[in-house]
Amino acid sequence: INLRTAYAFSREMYPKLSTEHIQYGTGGFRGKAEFLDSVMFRMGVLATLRSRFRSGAAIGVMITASHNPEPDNGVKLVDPKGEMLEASWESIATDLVNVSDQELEQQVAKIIKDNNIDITSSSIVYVGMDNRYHSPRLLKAVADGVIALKGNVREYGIVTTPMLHYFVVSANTKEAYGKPMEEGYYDKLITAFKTLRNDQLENGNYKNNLIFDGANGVGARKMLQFIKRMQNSLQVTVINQGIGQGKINEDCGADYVKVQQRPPKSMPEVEPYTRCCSVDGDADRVVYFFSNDKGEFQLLDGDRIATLVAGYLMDLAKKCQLDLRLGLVQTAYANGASTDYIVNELKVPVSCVPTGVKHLHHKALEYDIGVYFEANGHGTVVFSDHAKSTVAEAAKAGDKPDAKIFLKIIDLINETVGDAISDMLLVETILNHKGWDVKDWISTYTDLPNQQLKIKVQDRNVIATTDAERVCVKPEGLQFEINKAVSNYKRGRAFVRPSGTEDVVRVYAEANTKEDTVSLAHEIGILVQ
Ligand code: NG1
Ligand code: ZN
Repeated sequence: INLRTAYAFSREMYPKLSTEHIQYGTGGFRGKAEFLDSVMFRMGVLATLRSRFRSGAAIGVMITASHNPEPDNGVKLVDPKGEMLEASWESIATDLVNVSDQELEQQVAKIIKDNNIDITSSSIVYVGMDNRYHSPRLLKAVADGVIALKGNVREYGIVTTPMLHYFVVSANTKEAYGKPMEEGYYDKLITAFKTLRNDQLENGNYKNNLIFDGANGVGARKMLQFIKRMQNSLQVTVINQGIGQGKINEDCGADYVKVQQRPPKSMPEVEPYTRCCSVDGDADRVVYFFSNDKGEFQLLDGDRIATLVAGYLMDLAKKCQLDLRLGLVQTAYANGASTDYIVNELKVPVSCVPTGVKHLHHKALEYDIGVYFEANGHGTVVFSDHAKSTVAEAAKAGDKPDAKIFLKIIDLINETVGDAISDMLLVETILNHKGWDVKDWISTYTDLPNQQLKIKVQDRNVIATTDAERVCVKPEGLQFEINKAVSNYKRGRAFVRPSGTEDVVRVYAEANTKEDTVSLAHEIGILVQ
């Protein structure tokens, strides 16, 4: 194909405006929206190449900056099975967005040659976006990139990140997984959820109502769609719907609630112990919270969801007499108390991996039932083929009602990626089955006080870590200083790492008391500066 005209067009329409090197990180490419047009065009090009490389399978492109502030945007690619882009292509992506406009054509030719891609073969790219005001403009850039390579593009408009993952998998899966359409997604989750409710809307301490903080993002819009279709099997009040003055993730949403450890600013007056949850801007994370009768804020984060889900699945497997290996995967951000609870109470193997879902997902695949969650509420459960067929067989046998429940639980879970709405429906199902309210849930263990700081430095990449980011190897001597600081605090633990999505170094600290935690975080922050 003669691509000359396409490139001339792109140079004119989507010139590269910044020479700053950017890297495909934990959340794809992120940055200020005004510098992303050329990145988007090039990702449209790359997605088409990737689709051709994968024999015409659908590849997803999601335009979002997730939990980051409104002026930011970003882009990530979704591979055929709904998983994150393969690691070797991350560096191909990084190289492609960093070349100059003049080198672009040559760089594309290199990718085609290196990967032996037939550029006349078929391709399809699925594109979705969050509701930031610059997302439609950036979506057009992606579509133009696809068209420049004479590829096919299907635009889904405003969807959550997990919805786009779902569309990609269902398009590429031959067995009945679901339809690659918005209705197909609602259908799959709501059918499973309703069956699991089995008309028992309340049970024991469990009440059928919940407040849902939509972070002024996509999650709010889609939750409203769920409500229309769920017919009261769950009573949800959506706050931060993204209408009026509210900005995406501003003073609300999962990241705000988790990091600030307080309810969204716009939180209405509610009864103590009212169950509330917050999702982030693209609805792939969820955390729960409530206020107790003293008016104190209480958080139920990703670690809490992971332990709830793991405990429940273990019980189900036991009741069905199925011998399945269950494991839990966390990152260094997991609260130390949750890890102790998993080891000592649940007695389940637990591993720690670097930040970023792809690492967690990968590790979780080692188990029959792999439960993984980041403390910030991003996570899901993956089941091995063996687990799925064993459960399906048991369900067929007829004398095991729990196996039927188990099968529906698998249906309710979006295995491809953390999905705030699917995770929320799963938590609601488990609490309902257990007859638990938030008080019962939080009494399983007591979180250690913890704090996160963001430190601005000249070059965040002078910090290098090892051992799942828990040990700092560069700059030399820093880990020694961290150890010294930590040793002065009872149950103290702290680590530092460069963020993959923001230009900051993150500090995490936990200790026995709130005061100690604040002081430890502060000490570490000074060491980093
Ligand atoms: P970075 O910026 O690399 O810390 C953040 C989250 C990750 C993940 C990515 C992708 C924390 C501490 N980090 O990564 O867990 O969700 O964003 O969005 O929450
Ligand atoms: Zn997100």
